[in-house]
Amino acid sequence: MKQLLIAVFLIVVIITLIVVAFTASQALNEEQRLESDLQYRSKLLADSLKETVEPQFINKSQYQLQYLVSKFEDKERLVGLNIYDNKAIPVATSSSLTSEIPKAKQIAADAMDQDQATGDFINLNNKKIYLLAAPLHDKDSVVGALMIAQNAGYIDTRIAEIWKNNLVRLFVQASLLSLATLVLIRWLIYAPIKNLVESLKFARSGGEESNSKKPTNSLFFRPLVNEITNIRRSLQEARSSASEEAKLRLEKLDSPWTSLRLKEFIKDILKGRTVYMVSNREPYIHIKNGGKISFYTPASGMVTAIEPVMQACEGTWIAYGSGNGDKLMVNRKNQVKVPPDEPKYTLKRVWLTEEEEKGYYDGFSNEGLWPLCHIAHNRPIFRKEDWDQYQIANQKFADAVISEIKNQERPIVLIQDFHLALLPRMIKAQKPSAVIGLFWHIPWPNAESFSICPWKKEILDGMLGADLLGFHTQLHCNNFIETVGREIESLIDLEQSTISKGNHTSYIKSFPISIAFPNGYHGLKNYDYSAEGKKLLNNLKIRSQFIGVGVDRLDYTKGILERFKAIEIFLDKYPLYKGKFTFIQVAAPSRTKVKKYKEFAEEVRKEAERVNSSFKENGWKPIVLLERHHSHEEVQTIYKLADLCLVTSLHDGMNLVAKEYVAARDDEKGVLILSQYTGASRELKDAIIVNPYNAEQTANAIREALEMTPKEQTKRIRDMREIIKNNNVYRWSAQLLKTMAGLG
Ligand code: ADQ
Repeated sequence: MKQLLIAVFLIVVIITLIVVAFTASQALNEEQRLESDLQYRSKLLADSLKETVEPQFINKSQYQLQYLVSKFEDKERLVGLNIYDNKAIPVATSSSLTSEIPKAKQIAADAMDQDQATGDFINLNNKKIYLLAAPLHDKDSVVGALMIAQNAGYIDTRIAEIWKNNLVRLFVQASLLSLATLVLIRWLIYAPIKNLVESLKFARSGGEESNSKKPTNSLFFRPLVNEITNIRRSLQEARSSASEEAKLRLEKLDSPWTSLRLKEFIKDILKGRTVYMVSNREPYIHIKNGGKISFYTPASGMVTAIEPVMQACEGTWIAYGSGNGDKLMVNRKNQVKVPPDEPKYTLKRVWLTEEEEKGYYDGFSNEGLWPLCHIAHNRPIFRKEDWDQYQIANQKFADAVISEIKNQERPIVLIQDFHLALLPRMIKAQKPSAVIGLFWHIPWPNAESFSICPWKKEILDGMLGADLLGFHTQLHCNNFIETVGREIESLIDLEQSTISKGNHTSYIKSFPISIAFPNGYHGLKNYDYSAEGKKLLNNLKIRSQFIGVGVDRLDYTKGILERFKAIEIFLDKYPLYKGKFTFIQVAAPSRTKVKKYKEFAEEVRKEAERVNSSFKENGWKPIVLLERHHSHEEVQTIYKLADLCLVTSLHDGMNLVAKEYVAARDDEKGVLILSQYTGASRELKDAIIVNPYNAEQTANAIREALEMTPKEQTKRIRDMREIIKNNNVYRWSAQLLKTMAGLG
């Protein structure tokens, strides 16, 4: 619309310029024509009057002369006459010309000097007047001058009329033309193009041909429409043959899972049942800044994993709307289609009050359950008021889910993470036919550790409302089963890995989560990672030969301080690397309202500063801390330029950064140093596995990584990439959904 208005504005400006130029030229011509006509007529009049005036002048008949000038004043356009003697002193003057007339004497004198009629236009009392002086002769000598004053005001009136008429015409023309342009562009160009874009988008998103809009029948675009129809048809054909191929591959579990294969698989096993994903964190957060709304994807392992799955299965994702622009983007049902650039599924937002967010999210989830489940030596804080808000918020999510699934026969509801532990029971109570899964993204501690939670029984009971409970590792499953055995009256079948409570059975199973590789790792077209990497190092003034990287939320479980300590020991022990090794720590601010996290961020800053100040020399420092959220492309750029990646979590469910680093290295270079306390260490055995509490060991691992031969690096990275390719997030969700579909 903006472009349309600009186009109309430009057209109006061009027309205005043309009309103004044309009018100016027309006015000038008309002015010249009228002036020369007046000059000519004045000359004729002067010549004829001279014959009458000359004899009287020679006879010096003052009375006759005065009579003559009085006779000719105010006649039509003639204002009056003046007669001058040879010294240009008036001898007789019309009463209308008695006042001092500018230039009159000069014009009379010029006419006498040159012995020919001379004239000029002057302004008299705001009136345009033409003065023409003709010499009077006695025989051959010039004895005086006769001056005629003609009213020339009608010339200005005529010019003004021309301008007025043309400007009115311009206004009418511009209005009609703008209207015509708007109508033409809107209906002849914009509407058909919009229709074509929509039909292409529809084809690209894989919509059924029969459901697509009829392409425009605009005559103007017919050749283009024909071409696009052909492209759509080819796309449809390619898609159905790919889909056929994917179907054929469904049973061949050795071929890698892709988004398309998952889509086919879901169609095949769910047979039209919709998938409802539920999580605290939303995949797209809309931010209002000034008058502008933008969006970003938060730094979250859960979002990294689930987002590509939702893109493939096109269901509904229910999550807390945490952005200050979120409410502006939803419809009346609090839904918005995402990804915003290319909508594929529905995001339904749940709203929480400040009090709920504080108690449920900051308090019970992040200060209670998070440290409880991570053995990272941080004491959990359990407050009754936080627990109350946790229950209220869980009920809100449950209500939102119920409003979506109430008319569905056997909906599949997949709940994510520890924020929503009570949800399975709440949903099951209202909708028993729903098949409910809960995936726990963080570790499950041993029964002893979990037992300190004051509401352990309620939490376990809430979770056991699910038909399937998923964890990253078998160890976490075992810990959970043991915890339930200790805390709740139930029937445990270790062989089947089930827990029955009342007449409901929950399956406990491990599903090691992963990333969207290879599908999600093509990178942006036209994005030159190598050039961007060089630019980034340049901007950061990093000139070191070796680069290490760490990418984490600023969370005390990620072992960032332990990592910095290891770097300090490494440089002390191997001083040859001073000035040659820089470690880039990409740290996304996280849970910033929680006191522990604020303190931790401060500690990280201070520790980086401390290590830097003891080593820095000649503009080099060992640690560069980039404390902000980075885009997917920025994170990829840093992965690709780093010789090693340090993942030193003190305890981590899986840790996707480890997998992302390996996936990003399509050059088959780089070394992953991985904490033994991550779920990922069970799969990525070709990483250098370390105990993050043992800084000496991590320091040695850094050296080993930097001195590893390229051949060895390639071998390890290649093997790990193969593992991630075969165990990607599409496979993870296929297995999870297949298990759920088999449960009801
Ligand atoms: P997280 O604790 O969030 O996940 P992780 O699995 O490493 O941890 O995922 C972090 C994600 O955030 C990655 O995709 C990473 O690229 C991104 N990220 C980190 N820092 C960033 C930054 N500065 N800018 C932009 N993006 C950044 C939880 C559990 C994990 C589990 C996942 C998935 O704690 O153990 O692996 O869920 O189940």
